[in-house]
Formats: sequence, structure tokens, C-alpha cells
Amino acid sequence: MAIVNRGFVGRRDRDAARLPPGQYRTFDFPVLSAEPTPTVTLENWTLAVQSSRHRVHKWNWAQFQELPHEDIVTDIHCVTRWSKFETRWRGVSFDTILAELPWAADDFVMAHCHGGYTTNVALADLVGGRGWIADSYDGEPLAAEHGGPARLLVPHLYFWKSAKWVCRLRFMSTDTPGFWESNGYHMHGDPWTEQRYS
Ligand SMILES: Nc1nc2c(c(=O)[nH]1)N[C@H]1C(S)=C(S)[C@@H](COP(=O)(O)O)O[C@H]1N2
Ligand SMILES: [Mo]
Repeated sequence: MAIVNRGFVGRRDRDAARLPPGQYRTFDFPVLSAEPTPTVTLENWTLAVQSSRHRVHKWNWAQFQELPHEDIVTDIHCVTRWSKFETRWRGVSFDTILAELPWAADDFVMAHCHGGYTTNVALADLVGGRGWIADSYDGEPLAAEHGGPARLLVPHLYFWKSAKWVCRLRFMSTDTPGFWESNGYHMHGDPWTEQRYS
């Protein structure tokens, strides 16, 4: 007679269920940058938020630190097939940003970075506790190589959407490709349906 162990799931099966198709789990934290790491000091740091009607608001570092921050624990998935489980961040959610600047909202966002990298994300993918500007990782200020002082964090999409060294969030009424999206990457980038390339 077969013994059926209802409810028992081995660790390997749990890990497998957490991995989107075509991904493997890594335990280190790879650095993927198309450009050299820019030097951005806290004194010079600003984050500009620009509406599609060209209205702009800028936070400096001290002002940004005043905004409510939250802790995020999440898995991340790079299109080059590594995934990292249970990464720990702290940041300001897009829900908070839009509560502060309701006039900025529009259907799409282009994240612009020091060094020129850009990536497009739909507003629907950023609100509802799914998108942040992260300024801390694992209890420490975000390291420069990982996008410090601050980066986008949109962990339910492939990690190329999580723009490092973000300096401007430009809201748009139409979806426009960013850097990798112009070079064949998918406009949306859902890892669970393998939206790798378009
Ligand atoms: N500015 C900028 N942001 C970027 C990139 C980049 O090249 N430049 N690479 C993206 C890609 S492809 C990935 S996988 C992640 C890597 O983040 P990490 O270096 O912290 O692992 O950053 C994303 N954000
Ligand atoms: Mo990536």
C-alpha cells in the first residue's frame, strides 16, 4: 500500500515552485551593469518626478529620507536566468510617491538613471505595494554597485526593470521602450510567463 504524505513538501520542491520557468537559484548577489558605476554623492543626489505635462517635483536626499519607508523581503529574477530568494530592502513605495504627488500619475513611467540607462514600467506594475525606490539593502545603505544611493525595485518583473542610480521618474501617457526594451527585451517582463524578449 502506498503511503501518501499529504501536505509534505520537501525543500527542493518548495524552491522549485518559487523559481519562475528557466531560472536557477543563486546565493550570491551578481552585479549587472551596462555602464560603469557612477559616483553619486548624497549631497548631489536628487530624485525628480515629472508628469506628462512637464510639471516637476524634486526631492533632495534629506527630503527623501523624510518620506515613509517600508521594509520589503522579496525574490528577484534576472533575465540572464539567476534568481535570488528573500532579498531584504528598505524603500519608499510608489503608493507613497503618488500620495505625495497625485498630479504626477499617468499610465506609464520611464525611469531615468545617472549614466543614461532607462527602463519603462506601467503604473499598474508599480502601485499596490509592488514598486519602490529602494535606498537600503540587507540593513545597510544600498551599495553603489547595486544602484546606490537609490534604485527602482520592481521585483515581480525581470530585474532589468529595477533601474539602478535612478534620478528621474518621467510619467507618460503612452508606453515607450527604454534601453533594453529598444534592444529587443520585452516591454513588460513578467518572469512567470517568460516575457524575456519581444
Ligand atoms: N542603471 C542601470 N540599472 C540597471 C542595469 C543597468 O545596466 N544600469 N541593469 C539591470 C539589470 S539587467 C539587472 S539584472 C539589475 C542588476 O542589479 P544588481 O547589479 O544590483 O544585481 O539591474 C538592472 N538595473
Ligand atoms: Mo538582468
